[in-house]
Amino acid sequence: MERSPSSPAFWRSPLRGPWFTSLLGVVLLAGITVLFVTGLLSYAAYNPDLSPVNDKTPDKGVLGFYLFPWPTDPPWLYRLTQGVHVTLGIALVPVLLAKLWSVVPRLFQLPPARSVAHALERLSLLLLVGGVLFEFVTGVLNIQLAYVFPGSFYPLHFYGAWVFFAAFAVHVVLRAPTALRNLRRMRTGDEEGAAPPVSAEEPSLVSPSPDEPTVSRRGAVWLVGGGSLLLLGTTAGQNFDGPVRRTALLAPHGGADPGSGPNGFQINKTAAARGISAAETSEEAWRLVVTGPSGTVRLSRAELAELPLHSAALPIACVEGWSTSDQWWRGVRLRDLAALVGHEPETAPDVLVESLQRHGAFRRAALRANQVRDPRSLLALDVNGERLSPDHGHPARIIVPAAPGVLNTKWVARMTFGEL
Ligand SMILES: Nc1nc2c(c(=O)[nH]1)N[C@H]1C(S)=C(S)[C@@H](COP(=O)(O)O)O[C@H]1N2
Ligand SMILES: [Mo]
Repeated sequence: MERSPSSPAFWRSPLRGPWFTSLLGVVLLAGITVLFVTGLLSYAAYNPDLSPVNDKTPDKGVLGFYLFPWPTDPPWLYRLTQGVHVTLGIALVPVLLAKLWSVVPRLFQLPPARSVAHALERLSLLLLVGGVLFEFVTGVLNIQLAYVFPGSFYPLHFYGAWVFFAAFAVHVVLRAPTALRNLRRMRTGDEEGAAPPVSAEEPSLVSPSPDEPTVSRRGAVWLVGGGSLLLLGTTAGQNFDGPVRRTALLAPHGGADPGSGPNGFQINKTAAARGISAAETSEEAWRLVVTGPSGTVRLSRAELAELPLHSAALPIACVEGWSTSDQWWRGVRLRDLAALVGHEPETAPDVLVESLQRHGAFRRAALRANQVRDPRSLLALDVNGERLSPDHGHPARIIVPAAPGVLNTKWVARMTFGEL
């Protein structure tokens, strides 16, 4: 029995080999590319460049090169991109773990570096493995609501993504041709046609002294794929209303039961959790303060309800990967509020929206001009024909088509047009 993990004979599983590793690698190549693209889109959707309001990352610098005004069409855009980002990320966990397991003997390879090129490749593997674990762990922690990070989730996950993806790109350039050739040449269990390792010095993944198999290669693929399907099936439901949402066993948010009726849809943070009292939202106490070039106006909820009211069917789609189907919101157009304080509705500028909330995240958010000008963007007073419930943001909340949930500020107290 070989004791040292640096010896190939230490690793006994008959499953390890180029075919298994190549198959998992190609699945990850496709999956992680989609995660990277939808992740960058999610960051753009968050309006981080309306700094420093939405984003506390001062030096995103060149990495922000691609940011663009997130569109308001189609209204389900963020529901789709973020639903895919989170659901796919979760479903890929078994594939990732199996892939890392399949190459773990390489981690112990001795000597650690045989040449400068070999040393560089191993260094990139450190960033690759460290990066992928960091991205998956921070992502899963964020959607499980465990904000345990020093600072904010966004810059960590964003910078981590770039470091990881750079190493991933190097890895793909070096390995993808071999992996694709292996898959083309080989059938399950037949390592004969395997392409030679990338470098002649590299030890094979096939154990020189394998144990008796307890599961076939095909069985192992079914196990990994079945694990992914199980995670998919217990996550995807969080993007749909009604009984389907109850299939989302892995989704958090067990705490706030939204109940039934017009306000009976997913709640993120309740009024109580955000310290919003009935006294400060009463008709007597609450005033909306709107500021623009012509000055400041103060409006009670009753006065707002006398302005032209419009309806729009829009979903809420959270960065955590859950979403609701369309709800019917009714309220005052954001561009009409801009017009109250001296802007033309068609050329209304960015707006800073601030909540009554005094502590915690998402007290305020900036919306871009294209979002303000969209006729479906509302300061909503009602939903599905009823007054907003306290938990959904009574007396008034923002709702913008295609925007991430975090921009839909609840319990709005103040809106400042321009001057961001
Ligand atoms: N003031 C305030 N507004 C807020 C939040 C918050 O915590 N405080 N949460 C935001 C987030 S992250 C989401 S996803 C939506 C959820 O809206 P809902 O609870 O009505 O479904 O509200 C947004 N508006
Ligand atoms: Mo959210």
